[in-house]
Amino acid sequence: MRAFVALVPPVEALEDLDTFLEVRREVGDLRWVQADQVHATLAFLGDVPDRRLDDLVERLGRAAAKRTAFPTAIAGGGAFPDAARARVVWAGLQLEEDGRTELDRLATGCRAAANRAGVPVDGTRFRPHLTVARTRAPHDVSAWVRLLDTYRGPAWVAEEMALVASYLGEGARGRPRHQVVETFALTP
Ligand code: 2AM
Repeated sequence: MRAFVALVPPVEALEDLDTFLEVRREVGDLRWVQADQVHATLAFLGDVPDRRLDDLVERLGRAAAKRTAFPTAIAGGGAFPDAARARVVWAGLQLEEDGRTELDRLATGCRAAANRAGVPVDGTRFRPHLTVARTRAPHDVSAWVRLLDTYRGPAWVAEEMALVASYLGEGARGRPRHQVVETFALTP
């Protein structure tokens, strides 16, 4: 199973962002992520062998329970590697200081949990983001980033994270199809 761990915003937050971006989608040559697949990855796991799954699920559950739920909202945006030569356009998460700490520790906890369960995770720095579009080639997306900077979605409380399976090429137009396998509650 190809999988990742993510923070999945509630439907209302995803729909609000989708509505904000919808009228503007006609322009440009970006590949937009379907609204119901937008998420903030906490740890990309790659292929998880079946025999590791039970241990992984148990450890992720414990990692989530160690963190406290925090208020947030989808807000602002950016691009990787940068707006002038972007491959990825993303929306950000608005966080209070405590929320930022909880989110960072949650991501660190997920990675540690996966590593201990025998699912190696790369140690690249965690940069919270929700990918909304990808480019076919490096592309100047400054205008999109400026636009996303004006966005602030409805507030919600991040109270759980999800283990998501990604089935390559099974979604619309050959994109990956995502399916939540398990959710793990943060401490209220
Ligand atoms: P992205 O949003 O920045 O593209 C499923 O592919 C999720 O895992 C995506 O959200 C993707 O992040 C993230 N991810 C992180 N590292 C990845 C990798 N090496 N290959 C594919 N996806 C990766």
